[in-house]
Amino acid sequence: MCVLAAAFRQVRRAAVCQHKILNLFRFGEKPPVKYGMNLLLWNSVITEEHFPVLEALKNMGYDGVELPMFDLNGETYKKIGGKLKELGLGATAVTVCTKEANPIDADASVRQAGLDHLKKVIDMCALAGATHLCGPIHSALGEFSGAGRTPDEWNRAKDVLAQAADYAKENNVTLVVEYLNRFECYFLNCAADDAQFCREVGHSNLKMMYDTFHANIEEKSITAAIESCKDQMVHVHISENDRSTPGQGGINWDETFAALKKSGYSDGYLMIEAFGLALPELAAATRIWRKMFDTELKLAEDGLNFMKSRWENAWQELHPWPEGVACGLSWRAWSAETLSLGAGTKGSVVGRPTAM
Ligand SMILES: [Mn+2]
Repeated sequence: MCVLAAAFRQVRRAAVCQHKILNLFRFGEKPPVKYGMNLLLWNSVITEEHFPVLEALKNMGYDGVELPMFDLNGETYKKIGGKLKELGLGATAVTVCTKEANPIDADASVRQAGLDHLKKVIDMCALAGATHLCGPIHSALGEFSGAGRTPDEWNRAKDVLAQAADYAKENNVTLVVEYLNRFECYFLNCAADDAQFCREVGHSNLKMMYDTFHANIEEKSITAAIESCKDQMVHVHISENDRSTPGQGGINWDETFAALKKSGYSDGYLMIEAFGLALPELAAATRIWRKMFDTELKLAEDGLNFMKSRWENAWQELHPWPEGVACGLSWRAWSAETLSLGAGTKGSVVGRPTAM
């Protein structure tokens, strides 16, 4: 019995050693995606009042936040930048264009106002330490001509955004063009067009993003949409079909995460974008008319857990363990208890571990 116990100990030691080596190998392969939370869930104007929210998000395990940039007060963004640095949180930003400052307008002075607006927001990004400025920065939000976009509008947007991208480059910011669904804008409504727009501008500091909420309304195929824009995509909004807690609604998350992973998306954020009733003005602008979650922080926590588990699963699907690895034993069998004498029956034969 004593000899048998010693033999088991030897096997266990070898197994644990192999487990550690295999883990190093697997962790080294993981794409460094980042998890973020858009602060529009709390307010459209973020101030020192929201520092406790930043701390709570950091403690939950978030890597960064998205700052709404509508009220362009440099002093405030400087303070927020300091706080984010102190907490070790990264940042991106989001803004919109208005009718008076519209990059596709026929009037050159209105386009110039659009460019001036984007430059001012880029200044705020620099103060807050935001690396990316996203949003429907191509045209005025909620303004419609009554028809689809024209070639002239396309060229005007390219011209304005190329100039904005030059300014963004000087400030170490990347502009991220977001397409929206047909009810919010008419200039860019699908991934393929957004990617084509960015390719035509052809600027290192002008890329695009994918938002699951808009894609759910507009795309015929999630997989095809993500495939069509993967060379230009640097940012993702994780947003449920009702703009509430990601993972609790109708978005096809299996297909979304599998396609994102397959596209090679990495080094960017999976940024939750959700809206609630916290601010009446913002609730009205985002068309939120009823309560759909308990608290903002609960949504953030549930959403983070959801994204993390889905990203891990999708990664494992693409990187299956080789058949017979770990001597045909299940992952659980590697734990000290199950490899100990008398507990070995837990180890079942499976192709690959089920949890990491
Ligand atoms: Mn979005």
